[in-house]
Amino acid sequence: IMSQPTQHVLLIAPVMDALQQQLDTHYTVHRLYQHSDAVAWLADNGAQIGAVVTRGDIGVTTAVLENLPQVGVIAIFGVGTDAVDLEYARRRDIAVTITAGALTDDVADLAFGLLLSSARQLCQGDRFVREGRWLKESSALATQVSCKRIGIFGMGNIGRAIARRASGFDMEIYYTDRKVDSSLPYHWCEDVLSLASNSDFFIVAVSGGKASYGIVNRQVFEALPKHALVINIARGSIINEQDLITALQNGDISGAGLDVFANEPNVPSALIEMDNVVLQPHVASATHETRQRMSNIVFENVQAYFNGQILPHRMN
Ligand code: 8YV
Repeated sequence: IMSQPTQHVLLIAPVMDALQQQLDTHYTVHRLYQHSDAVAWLADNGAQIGAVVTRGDIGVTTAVLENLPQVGVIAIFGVGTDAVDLEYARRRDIAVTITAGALTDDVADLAFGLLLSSARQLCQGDRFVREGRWLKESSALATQVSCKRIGIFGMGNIGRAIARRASGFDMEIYYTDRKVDSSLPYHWCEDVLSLASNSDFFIVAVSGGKASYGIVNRQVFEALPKHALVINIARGSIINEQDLITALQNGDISGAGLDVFANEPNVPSALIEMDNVVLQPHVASATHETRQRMSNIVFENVQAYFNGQILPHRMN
């Protein structure tokens, strides 16, 4: 008889199958999302949990953590920590690990994919061919990408990877962040409004959370040129979604490419109805290669925790 592993992992939301199997092989995994009465389950079983595994977009609530007196690590399958109360984790000395580095290139690639598909109207062109309209009409002209001004809001790892790609398109690169990085050969803007006024393409690449909540609002859309396209591969919470819809309806901006939304997976019907908006289901890190790397990192950190080793990807 095989003995039941005694180290307990709480999985808040589904992650890649291969990671779930790996966790199941080594630990007793409890899937919170499968318990219809999560509150009662936590009250009865929370005390045995040593590690929490969750996703960047889902995190873990403080109410759940309060029922996990022995938890020592929250391993995030992703880089965003906006859905975890880091201050609470610090007070309880709960380690938080993220998959930093693993997804940078993919997210920057998708930012460019959204930029190219919005500007060059790739989705409209696809619909035009499929609907047989090519046989009867001529297609619309699109917007040039190369040599334009790109404004990057958030110059972290992902913002920098977007800027490197923009260099290859001979773009003029503007950015804003908490502070200027004089080692970067790009134009610094002191705030998001001056960034907007210098952007043909405005890319949201800043972390989510309280500090960036709703920052991209009506004033920003009004500061953008009317031909501007807005791309968001970061968090839906950073853009005031109603202001975005109004800006698109009023023609304050000319289109958008969005991978993330305020209330995912719910996407406002106003956006779904617009032909000049490209929509993706939060997939910027969703390639086989990157998701495998992310899985490995999460597993390594859970393993290090239960083995009493230093966590290789601790961020707090
Ligand atoms: C997710 C993300 O974790 O890294 C992040 O912060 O948002 C994503 O990579 C993804 O939703 C995992 O399912």
